[in-house]
Amino acid sequence: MTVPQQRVLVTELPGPRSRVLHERRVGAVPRAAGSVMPLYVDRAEGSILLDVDGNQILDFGSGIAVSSVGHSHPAVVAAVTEQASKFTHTCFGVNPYEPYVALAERLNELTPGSHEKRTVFSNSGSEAVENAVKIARRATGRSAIVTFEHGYHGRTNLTLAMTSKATPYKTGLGPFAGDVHRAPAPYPYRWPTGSENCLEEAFEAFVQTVHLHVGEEQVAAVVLEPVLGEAGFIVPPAGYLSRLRQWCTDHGVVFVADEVQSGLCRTGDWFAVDHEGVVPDLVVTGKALGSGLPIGAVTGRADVIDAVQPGGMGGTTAGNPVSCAAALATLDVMADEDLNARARWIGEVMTGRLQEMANRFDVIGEVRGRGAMVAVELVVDGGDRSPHPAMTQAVAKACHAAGLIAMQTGPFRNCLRLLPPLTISEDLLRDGLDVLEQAFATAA
Ligand code: PLZ
Repeated sequence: MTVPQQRVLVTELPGPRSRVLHERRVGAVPRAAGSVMPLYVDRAEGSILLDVDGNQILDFGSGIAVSSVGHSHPAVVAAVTEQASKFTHTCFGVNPYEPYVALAERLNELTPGSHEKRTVFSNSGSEAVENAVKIARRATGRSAIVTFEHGYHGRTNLTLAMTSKATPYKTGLGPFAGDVHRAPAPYPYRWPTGSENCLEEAFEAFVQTVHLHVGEEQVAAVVLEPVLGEAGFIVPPAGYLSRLRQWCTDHGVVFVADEVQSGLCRTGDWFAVDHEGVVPDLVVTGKALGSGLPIGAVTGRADVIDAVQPGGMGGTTAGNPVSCAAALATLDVMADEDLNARARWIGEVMTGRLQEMANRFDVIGEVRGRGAMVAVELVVDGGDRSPHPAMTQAVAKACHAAGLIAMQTGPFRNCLRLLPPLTISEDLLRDGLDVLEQAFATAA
């Protein structure tokens, strides 16, 4: 059976079957584990989710930047099926297998820089960030980690310490791991002095934060998302990443790019750091890598990663063979279908339409992003920049009612982020943007 590539609603949303499932869920699953839309999915293909009531929902979220090659891409399904029929587990730490090695070779090849590299796998992006921190601490013999305001790095105890936003992620769930520090976010739209090009001031704020509160010689790693994802696709000012890179080199600090959300074609390049030609010491990937099969990775300088002693990293199912097979097929599709070019085209179409909407609707304060990682930030009418989370929620809800997945995000919950599969057709892309425009018209 195939899922027709069209947005079609046959019931009100959520439909009766989703509502029954939701009742069961409320009795069985903690309220902490929420969902953006309580539509229970039966199948998914390309850019469309088919729910249990037969509604065809258009996906502008890709399960948070995961389904970049489209849902159930035949090449990924075939690779997963074949690997699952051979074996699903040995534990790489007990008996190794080729897909792990082949995938490490691929990522060593794809990531920036021609130096010798190694890749280690984990089950998730959070775990991969943890591995990057372990590596940096072992390699430098230092312990301090510098992250950024509004950054997101995961939900484990250490990565929650590195994640900025208290509610909902952290409230009441601490204490968190120590020696994690936060520099001001290079956030042009909200830079406190109002200077739109905040490069100099933001970089100076980083330098001063480290100098005054941490001490350069204490720092093991600087960890940054080259486009800040959960923060609503904040793009640091041009030149910021290169300056950070140079600062890390000057001070013997490991520069870690958390590309879990921004990496692997999403921004129109293999990695978001490629836009500035920046070569991190360690690159963290996850999400789109496995097309939904759980996997995270740290790739980087062999001398840095090999500082960790044998047995110092692992995990029972880390880099399991089915996830590795999915990832190898995913990377093939990304290259074969030139998804970097697709991402750039999607970005142009979306940004163009959203700019038009910004002229029409005063609540749109900024349209920003890179490639197919596009967000709009909503502000209170009249051009002051105070965040408008209620309006953001109203627009998102109007999209949901029309069968379009649109996600609300940002430190003030006043951003809508658009992350369609990179294989989306032109018709569906334009259909989703029409729905969004209608949602603004209804809500604003
Ligand atoms: N680093 C940059 O975006 C995951 C979180 C969804 P995991 N972001 C989505 C949620 O509500 O839990 C993310 C990220 C960046 C790390 C992570 C963590 O990756 O695979 O969710 O552990």
